[in-house]
Amino acid sequence: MKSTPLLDSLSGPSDLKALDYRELEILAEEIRSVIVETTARCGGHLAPSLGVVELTLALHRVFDSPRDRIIWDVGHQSYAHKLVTGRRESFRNLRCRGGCSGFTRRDESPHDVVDAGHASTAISYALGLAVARDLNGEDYEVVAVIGDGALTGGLAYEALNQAGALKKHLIIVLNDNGMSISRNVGAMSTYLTQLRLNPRYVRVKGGIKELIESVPVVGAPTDRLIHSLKERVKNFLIPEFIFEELGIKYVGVVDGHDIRAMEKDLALARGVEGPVLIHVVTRKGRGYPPAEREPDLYHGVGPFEAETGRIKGGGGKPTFTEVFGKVMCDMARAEPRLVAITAAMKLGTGLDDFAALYPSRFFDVGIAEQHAVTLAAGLALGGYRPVVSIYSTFLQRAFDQLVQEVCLQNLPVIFTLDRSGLVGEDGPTHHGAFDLSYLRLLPNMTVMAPGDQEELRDMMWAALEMEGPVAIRYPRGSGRSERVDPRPRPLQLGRAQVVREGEGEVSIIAVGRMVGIALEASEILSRGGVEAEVVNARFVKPLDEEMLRERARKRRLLVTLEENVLTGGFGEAVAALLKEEKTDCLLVRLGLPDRFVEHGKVEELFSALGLDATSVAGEVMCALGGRG
Ligand SMILES: Cc1ncc(C[n+]2csc(CCOP(=O)(O)OP(=O)(O)O)c2C)c(N)n1
Repeated sequence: MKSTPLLDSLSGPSDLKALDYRELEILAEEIRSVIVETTARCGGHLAPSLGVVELTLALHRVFDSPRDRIIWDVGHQSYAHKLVTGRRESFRNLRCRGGCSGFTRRDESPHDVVDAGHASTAISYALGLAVARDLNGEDYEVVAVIGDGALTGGLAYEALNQAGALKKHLIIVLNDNGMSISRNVGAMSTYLTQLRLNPRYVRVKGGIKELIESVPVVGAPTDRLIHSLKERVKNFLIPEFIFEELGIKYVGVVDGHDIRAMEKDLALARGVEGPVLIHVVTRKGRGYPPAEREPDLYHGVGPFEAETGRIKGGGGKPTFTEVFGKVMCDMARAEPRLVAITAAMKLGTGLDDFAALYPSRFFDVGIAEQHAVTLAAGLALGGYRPVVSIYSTFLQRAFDQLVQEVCLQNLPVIFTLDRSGLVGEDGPTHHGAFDLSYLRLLPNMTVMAPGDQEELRDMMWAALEMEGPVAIRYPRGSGRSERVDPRPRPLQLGRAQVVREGEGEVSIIAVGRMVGIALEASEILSRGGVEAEVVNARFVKPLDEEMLRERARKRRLLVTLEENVLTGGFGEAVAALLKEEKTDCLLVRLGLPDRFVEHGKVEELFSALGLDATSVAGEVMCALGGRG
């Protein structure tokens, strides 16, 4: 571990203002070494955070946080911000239970303006704060830092649309590195690349006169600023800037690794009336060669060897994501109408092979989950069989599209929800805690959860045969299957599967990954003399009513076990069904609580929430009257 004397000497961001540029360079190096060392141990968003070290220092020197509000979109790039805002100690346990969050969190520091995690929100938040500030007659600055990837999200455009019209003073820093997680996509990205790469393009557009006139004396003397602006104007060529046309002043392009240059433009932006956007160009992964070479691989990364960049782990059982990716390729060979849609998560969802093999049938829509779902509906109307693969937490964005555009019209769209249930270190913004609830309530929707990776394969092939919308939800990582043969087994619609025979009193009916936990719990119970039956529910909608009714008649205790909030989940569906039955059978529902679950290792979280095998066995014994 390298020593970091300058970083250690900081008591807060205001100390940065006393440093000279040479010291800032050294500090940037120290920050990078801490980020690399910590993410190598704990995993995390390495490449995004390395890219904005100088930008972070410039922002904290020009602005006065927490009085001025700096809002980091997604918040995954906020590691340097955390380090200079008093979190040097808790950063050592980044993303560990009880340690620093991997995103900005209001309860962590007054310098964190929002609880971030989902993309494209910063400009809306900033505009809201700017409006509130003006209504209150206050005078702090509001700065939204948003990546070019996050700028593919519709919410960002909704905010720009209103910002340009309201004319509230607000600063948008566009952190453009050409990358979302993978290479950025879309027409806006192409436009930004033109601005970035073509030297004939400008720094400040047409309304230069008004801009100069609106600049009061801030930072450097105004005449020097005007001079430099005029110099830059010589390069003026582009007749129209999209942002200017929307009523948002555009300043750019500025080198995001040149603190001095950024400070000038940020100071300039402070004095501009109305909204202003500064186009900052950064290099993702800057300063760590493996991350510079493969910024997508090191975007969010598990533990790795700091010296070489070698990523640890892997090579064990196939992950659900890998199985999904392979089965998609198999299904594409068999079904020419199959198309795949991702919302900026090609690698994360396992669609990279599919994209390479079937480029014309693969669509990365950017961080645009709503559009992804409606695009799929359109493709389905046009006779195609779209598979929309979106993490459980991000599909929340597209709830209305699920309702109106897909379910209402009963269109055959397959949704695959990766990262369902607890995801671990990314914490509450990323846990897939709600999907069973928000999917189950939709008419026409079939909802499945595989008990292992082989069953994911079976469910995918079965979904292809179904007529209406289907959702398959599965967790991060691998499951019980050691390997997965490509040939699917038949799957009967709406039928659960007994995975362990019992002897009479208890059935544990588990959903998805919880089947494994239920089996472990049954072993513990067996040692205590209770032979519980374990059932893999497979379907959350439609329920296997026949099986449930029969169990309710035969058993003393039914336990439902799911990795979803209890509210609106599988257990509630079972409870509603059993209400209709005349039965004395006791129902115990186990699942995620009615609160946001913190970050930490999944196993630790399961134990803390009473969802590990020992706790489940304990619940069963307790419900049976404390036997054993
Ligand atoms: C709604 C939503 N969808 C997907 C993601 C996953 N995600 C996290 S960061 C990211 C890419 C962001 O790219 P950009 O804004 O350019 O930031 P960079 O990482 O390049 O600095 C994506 C797709 C997310 N956080 N939120």
